[in-house]
Amino acid sequence: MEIAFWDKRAETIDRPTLRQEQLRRLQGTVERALQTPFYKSKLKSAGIASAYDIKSLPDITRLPFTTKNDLRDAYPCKHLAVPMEQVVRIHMSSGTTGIPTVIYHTQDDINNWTDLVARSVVCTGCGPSDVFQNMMTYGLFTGGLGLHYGAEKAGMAVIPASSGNTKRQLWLMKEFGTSVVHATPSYMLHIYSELVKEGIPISDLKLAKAFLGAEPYSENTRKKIEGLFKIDAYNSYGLSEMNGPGVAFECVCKCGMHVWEDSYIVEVIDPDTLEPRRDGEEGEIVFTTLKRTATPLLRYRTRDLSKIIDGPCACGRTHRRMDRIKARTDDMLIINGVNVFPSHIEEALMQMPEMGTNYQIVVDKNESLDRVTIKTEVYSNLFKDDMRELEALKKRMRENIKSRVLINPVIELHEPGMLPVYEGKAKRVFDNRPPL
Ligand code: DLL
Repeated sequence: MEIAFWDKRAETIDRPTLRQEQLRRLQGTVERALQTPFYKSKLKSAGIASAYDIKSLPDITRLPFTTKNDLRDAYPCKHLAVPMEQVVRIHMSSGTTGIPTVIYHTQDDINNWTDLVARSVVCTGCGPSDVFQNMMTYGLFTGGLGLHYGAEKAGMAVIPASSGNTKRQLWLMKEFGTSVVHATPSYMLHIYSELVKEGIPISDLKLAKAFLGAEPYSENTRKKIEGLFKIDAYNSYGLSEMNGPGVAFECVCKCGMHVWEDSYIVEVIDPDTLEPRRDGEEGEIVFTTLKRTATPLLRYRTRDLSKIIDGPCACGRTHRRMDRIKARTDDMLIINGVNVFPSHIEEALMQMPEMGTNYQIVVDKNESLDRVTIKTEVYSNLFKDDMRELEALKKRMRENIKSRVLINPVIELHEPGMLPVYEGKAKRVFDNRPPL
């Protein structure tokens, strides 16, 4: 296996030196945070008056956590650490409350983000011989512009296709011999059903790789996408608060995502007690920025559940790896008292060869009990079979899910194209129960 590097020194740095650099940069982040009205009072309450109060990396636990709600309270710019004249880009993410979280970037911030993305794409083996079609939305969402500049810097020929207009996406892929795409896994599955609908054989495409991210998905979904397109799919993780994509990325070994630890300190905590968890133990992922100048963030609680994978990676990179996101803390459903993560249902569904490319999980109240209905698309040839076959398939699906997540769902089978399609992050769960 050939291993390519974008910045070999930074990517294979020995851990003691990396930790020294992290400490120095963490002190810089605290210094910058103290320039903001938002953190000044938070740090004062935590007894931190200067960067020199942080004497070692474990001292990070003296710093306050930051949540999405804190960032909303800081709206529009109480967390901005530089004069507005130095800001060259603003990204924001909206939420259900209507108050967006805003992240400001200086030119240095953009340059560093670009480098992290270049490093990420190169670690999957991509480079100047690739044609890269970025099917993530360009705009305030970071999936479009975020990948764009790093891929260009790595020498790839970038097609800024943005999301949607699937027919045009297919045309671009065919006309320009796209070899790499970046998409949400749900949109990638939709692309496949469109290929089938249009009668385009996979052999008409030059696709070799996909970067998949922006929403949780299971290992079985990755395998399904790899099998359908006959490609390698790499997990791409990030969040707007930490720039966007390029926070953690899989290398060619595909055994977890390298978190770029020269730019971020990653911690795993118990989401209830906030106590630290060790490598290998699952918990909520927390990030602190190390290089960001405009919007330094301390101990940002992502609400994503995962774990750090211990031990060296065969690629030689020394930055620790993060397992795929199991779920978000706010995603968990409680069904008749049982905790259920939608990603576990997805895992069970995608294991089944009859499973198509789209599904929904609907939760209702049936008298006093919760009822889960799983609507799945299955391949259309199945509908030509006799009804008993379909009933047997439903039973197998139900049993498979029951053995994984201990619920007994109702299964509805649908023909391809019947369930709604999302071009960005898919909405899979519809919880129709009245609020408690
Ligand atoms: O989704 C940034 C991004 C764009 C990442 C393109 C990867 C590719 P936000 O909209 O702020 O930013 O959403 C961040 O999406 O906290 C996770 O819950 C989820 N997420 C992102 N990547 C993955 C992934 C972008 N690979 C939120 N696996 C994060 C699972 C992911 N969940």
